[in-house]
Amino acid sequence: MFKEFSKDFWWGAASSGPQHEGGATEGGREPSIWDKYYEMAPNRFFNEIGPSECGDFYHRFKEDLSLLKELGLSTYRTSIQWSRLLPYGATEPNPDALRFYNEVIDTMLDLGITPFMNLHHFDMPWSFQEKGGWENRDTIKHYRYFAEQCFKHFGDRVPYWFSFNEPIVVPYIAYIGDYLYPNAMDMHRAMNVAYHTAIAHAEMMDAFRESGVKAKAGIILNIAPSYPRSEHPEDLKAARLADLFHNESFKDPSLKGVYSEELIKFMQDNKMPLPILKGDDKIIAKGKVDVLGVNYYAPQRTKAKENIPNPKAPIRPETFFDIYDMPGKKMNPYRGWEIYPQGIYDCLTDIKDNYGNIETFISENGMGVENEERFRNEKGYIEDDYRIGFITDHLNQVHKAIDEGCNCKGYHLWTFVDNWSWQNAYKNRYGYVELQLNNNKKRVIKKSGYWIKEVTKNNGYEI
Ligand code: BGP
Repeated sequence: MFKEFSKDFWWGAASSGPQHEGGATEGGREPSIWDKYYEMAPNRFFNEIGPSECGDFYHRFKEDLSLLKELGLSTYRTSIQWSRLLPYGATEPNPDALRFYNEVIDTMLDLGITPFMNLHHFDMPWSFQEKGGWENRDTIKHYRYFAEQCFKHFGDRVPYWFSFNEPIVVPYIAYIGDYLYPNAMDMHRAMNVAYHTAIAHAEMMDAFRESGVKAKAGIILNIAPSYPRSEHPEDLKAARLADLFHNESFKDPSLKGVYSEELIKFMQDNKMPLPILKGDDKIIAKGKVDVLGVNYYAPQRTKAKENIPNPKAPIRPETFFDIYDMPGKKMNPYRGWEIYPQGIYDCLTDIKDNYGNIETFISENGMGVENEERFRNEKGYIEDDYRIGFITDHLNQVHKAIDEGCNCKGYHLWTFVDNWSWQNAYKNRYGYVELQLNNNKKRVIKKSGYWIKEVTKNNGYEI
């Protein structure tokens, strides 16, 4: 049976400035939180490979984009690094950054690739992080200024803009989990950061509308559908809370233009009031997006708490519910994430049924696998059949959702060329194209790359 997609389906891929650009110290770029965190704690990064060891898109973007074209992909998302465009709080854009991003955008357009530009991918410039980052409300106005500069200089050529990639991640990894500076272990600070980020998103949308740029703008959320262990009321409550913290904290402001009253009350009741100022509701109302990017990797499974938490330990979401390790779940053992293709369908159906069926697309989905070299064939390329299977299983669900009326316009794999994965550095590889780190960063198309070339040519695949 042939699974056909619409003629204008966005076959694409996603990446980000901090993970693929490189040129970290070139062209006047300022260090971001990641560069500084690597300086502080190199041992936390796999094989001690830091953010400057990227795929060098900064110098090799023409090669990458031509390859993208060769595989028939017609859309590509990357990000403009704030630390490059306005280093050290500059008010005048850095000329080298203007040159670089202009060249990237123009090259895409010349090749017939539609640019999707994101403005923040966990990469706070260090000079703002030192002043408190998203904990400091002042950061929001600087971020808005950065967004304004992006619209002014590139707005005439970029049809899709995004305020943030996965804005709930920084609160989780830096303020609840011990993965990024300032390693706060403090849920109150985390949710303050999330709240300020929601305001920053709305400011970006407002700046976008004021700029008059003829394009669409939105946000990219990592939606992890929340499934309870059972229908037991306490399990249901656990799943509800996970959904509230992880998903609704950003779905509500960006899709409904409101901040969740339930979340506000929960934080208040638990003596962690959010830093709400008078008039914030009017700002948040401006945050309703034109388009939503859905990053989907894995669901969250939750259950009622088994034990009473240590009352003196730091408060975390898991103070209120437990993660449920469901027997028999299919796993990606390298990344430790569950593989559950139906979750992508559930995400899209939820947007259709509960959020006005806004225009959406799968902005990230993918499978990180360690030591892919073992699958290299005699022709010299990696036979990543597991990735082809993973993508097909998810695309089948996307297809079903579209058949049932979901307004989903495309599918972007994470990622195109293997890129630097934060603390995991190059441990797990995600791309259609291999990056040979020890061979002058040579790009070699994997079997999945040849496969997607056929898919894009035929607008579908046989199952
Ligand atoms: C998403 C991020 C990406 C990317 C991907 C894979 O959450 O938006 O930046 O890294 O996950 O995750 P990881 O690199 O941690 O394996």
